[in-house]
Amino acid sequence: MVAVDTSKCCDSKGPFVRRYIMPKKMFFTLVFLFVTLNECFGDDDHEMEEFLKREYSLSKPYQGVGSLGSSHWELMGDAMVTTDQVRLTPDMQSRQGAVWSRIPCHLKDWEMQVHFKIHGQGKKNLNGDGLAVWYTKERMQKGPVFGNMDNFTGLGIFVDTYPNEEKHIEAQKKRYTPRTQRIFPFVLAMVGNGSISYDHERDGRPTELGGCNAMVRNLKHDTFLFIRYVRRRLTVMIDIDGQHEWRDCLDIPGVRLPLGYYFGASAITGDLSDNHDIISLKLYQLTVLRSKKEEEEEEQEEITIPSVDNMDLLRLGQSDEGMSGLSIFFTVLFSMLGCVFLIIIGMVVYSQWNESRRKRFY
Ligand SMILES: *[C@@H]1O[C@H](CO)[C@@H](O)[C@H](O)[C@H]1NC(C)=O
Ligand SMILES: *[C@@H]1O[C@H](CO)[C@@H](O)[C@H](O)[C@H]1NC(C)=O
Ligand SMILES: [Ca+2]
Repeated sequence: MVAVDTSKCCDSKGPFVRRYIMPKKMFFTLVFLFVTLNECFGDDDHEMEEFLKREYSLSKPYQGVGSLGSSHWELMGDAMVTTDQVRLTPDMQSRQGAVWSRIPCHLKDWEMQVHFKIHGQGKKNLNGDGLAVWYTKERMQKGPVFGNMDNFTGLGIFVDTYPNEEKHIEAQKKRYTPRTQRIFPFVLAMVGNGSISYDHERDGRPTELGGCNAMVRNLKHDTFLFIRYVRRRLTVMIDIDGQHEWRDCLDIPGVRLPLGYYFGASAITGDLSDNHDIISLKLYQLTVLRSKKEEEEEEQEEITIPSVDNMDLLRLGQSDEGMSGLSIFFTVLFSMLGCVFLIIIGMVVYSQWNESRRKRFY
């Protein structure tokens, strides 16, 4: 929590409060909040229509998936197709598998609905490592990031089922402070530009855009992940309670992703394992009305390298202290109240000073 710093406000040269110097961090929080609010209210007047795009979707009966050339989707590693799912990894140690679209996607605005299932014999925290959904330049690469290459270029949404960082700190017999603790499985988003490494030991925290916890293992009902990319805004929601309700996970404006990347899903197991199943990937094209100005802007600056605007603000927002949305809200609220209070005091002091000055002169 940022305290209102009163020591800086009162200039010793005069009683009048000349200016209120905001702590830098709070300033960024405020800016971030305003930008976010702006974006929220700006969005609602844009109508949307959606169309299922079969060429980018994967669903039962998975016709031709895995056979040469006859499908839009290609399997890799230990991935296997059955009648009910595409199993990226079985519940066995040291496996990795993936399924990748063969066709680059040139849609500007889209929505991916992922129907998945993670289940296995292991008890909680004796399972791993999770699965990922991708929109990347590269495809069909093996690697350590949930079965995909490191330093990938594009978007990754991870369902991380094993708390590496927590276990690492526990192993060093350091006390694990609650503020850094996170409940796993954890859903997390990351944008890579080809030279950003995923920190597996820290569960990707240094590069995360945001995330949420999601108890998705060994559930009887269906579990879904929803990834929407509209007008450079990335929204992730989850439906894991069997109530057919989407729950917000993350929502970030200013995410710049190039066109022509590939969709995919991958998973990996290590010493610990799980079945990581994809039941379907449904890709919807969204048609979004844009103003002329927006269209011109987008045409002028074609995106070639993925990036995220205000990445440092995002990092400040979730900072080391792990400020939640609520605490940011209260910080801002109390800071504003503090400002108003100081201004009022300043005005009172100023008017009294003015009056005494007048008395002196007349
Ligand atoms: C990728 O992002 C990192 C960190 O933001 C930056 O230092 C680097 O220059 C970027 N690389 C490219 C190719 O844009
Ligand atoms: C990923 O990028 C980092 C920083 O650019 C580099 O140090 C590392 O070797 C790269 N890793 C791979 C597997 O290319
Ligand atoms: Ca992990």
